[in-house]
Amino acid sequence: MKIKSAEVIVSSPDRNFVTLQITTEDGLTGLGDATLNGRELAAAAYLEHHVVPLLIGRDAHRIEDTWQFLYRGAYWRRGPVTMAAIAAVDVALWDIKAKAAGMPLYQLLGGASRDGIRAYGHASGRDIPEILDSVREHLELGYKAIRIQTAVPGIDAVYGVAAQPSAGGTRYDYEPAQRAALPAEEDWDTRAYLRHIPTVFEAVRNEFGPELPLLHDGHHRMTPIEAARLGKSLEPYDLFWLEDCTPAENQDALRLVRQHTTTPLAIGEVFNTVFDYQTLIREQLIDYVRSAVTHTGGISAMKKILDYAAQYQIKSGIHGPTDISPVGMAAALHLDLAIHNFGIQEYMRHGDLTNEVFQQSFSFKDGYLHPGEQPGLGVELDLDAAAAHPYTPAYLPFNRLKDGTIHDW
Ligand code: CS2
Ligand code: MG
Repeated sequence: MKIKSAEVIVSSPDRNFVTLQITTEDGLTGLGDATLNGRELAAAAYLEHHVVPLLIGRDAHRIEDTWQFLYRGAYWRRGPVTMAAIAAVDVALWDIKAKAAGMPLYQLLGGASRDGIRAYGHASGRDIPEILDSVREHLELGYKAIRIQTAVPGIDAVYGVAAQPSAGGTRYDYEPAQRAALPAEEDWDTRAYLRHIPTVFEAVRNEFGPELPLLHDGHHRMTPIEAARLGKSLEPYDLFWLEDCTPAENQDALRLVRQHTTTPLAIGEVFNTVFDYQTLIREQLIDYVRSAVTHTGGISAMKKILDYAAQYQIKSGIHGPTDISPVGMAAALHLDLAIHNFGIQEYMRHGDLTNEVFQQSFSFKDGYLHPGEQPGLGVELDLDAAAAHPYTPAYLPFNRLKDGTIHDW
C-alpha cells in the first residue's frame, strides 16, 4: 500500500493547528497532528520540506521502519519540532492501517483495557468564589476530576486563569496562546504564589469534600526546594497530582522534591523522547508521564515510553489542552484505552469552529472519554472548512519577575 501524497494543512479556527494528511494509492487517507503552540510554522516547514518528499512511494504499512527512518535518518535527533513532525507521520500511518483493517485504532494496540477514559478539566478563577463557581461548572459538565488554577494576589497575569468568556463559550476555558504579532508579557512572584495556593485548596476541599480528585499545574516555575515546599504544604489536601513543579531538563532536581513530599508528581508535557524521562522513571521520581502523543514521536514512541514507565509503576497522564488538535487527542484516546498503566487524560474542550474543521467520533460522557468504534482514529478533516481559517500569528506569553528578570512561563 504505497503512499501517493502527503499534505500539510495549517488552519486556525479558534487557534492554530498543523495537520498532516497522507493518502495512499488505494485512496485511504490518514491524519496526524504536528501542532506546536507558538511554533506551528516551524513544525509545518519541517514536514513540508524535510519529511513529505521522503514519504512518497513508501509502503504505508511499514510504520516502525518509517519512524526509524525519520528519526535516525535525520541525523539531528529529538526536540519538539522533529518529534512533532515524526508524530504526525506515525499517527497518520496508524490511522491508515486501522482503516485498512476495518477497526478502531485501539484494537491494533491490544484492544480495550477499560470501559472508558477518565478525564480531568480545567477550573480556574481570579478569586475563591470564581474558582468554586468554575469547579461547579465542570462538575455539571460531568468531569470527575478537576485541575485548579488561580490568580495570585500581587501578580497581574497568571497562567491558567480565564478572565473572559473563551471561544468555547464557557467562561473558564483558557487558551494560553494569544493572537498577536509578539508574545505577551506576564509577571511572576513565587513567594506570593507559595503563600496563596494552600489557601485555595483549603477552600476547595471545604466546599467539595475529600473525595474529588484535584490537580494543580506549577507550570515549571519553582526551584526544587520551592517545589518541595509546595508539595509538602498541599499534602493535607490530597492532590491527585502536582504538575511541572520544577523545570526538569535537570532530571536530578526531582530527587530533592521527592525527599520532601508525598504529593504525586506529573512531568513531561515539554518532553519529546524517552531519554528526557530516563532518570525520572528509573528512580521513580515521578508518578505520571505527561507528554502528548503529538510532541513525542507519535503512538509508536509514546507506547514505548509508557511501557517502560509501567515497569516502575508510573502511569499515563497524557497532555490534552486545546493546542493538541482533535487528531492528537484521538490518538491519545486510543492509546489510553489500550494500555494497562493508564492514569488520567487531560481534556480541554475545543471550540465550535475547531469542531467544524475536525469531525470527531470520540465522546465525553459522565466524566469519561471514549475514542469511538469508527475504523482508524475516528477523525476526518474538512479541507474547505480548514482553508477558511488561515494561520494567524499567536504566541505563548513569557514571564518576568518584579525586578524584570526573565522567568519560566
Ligand atoms: C498546560 C498547557 O495543559 C497544561 O497542563 O501546561 O496549557 C500548556 O501551557 C500549553 O499546552 C502550552 O502550549
Ligand atoms: Mg501543564
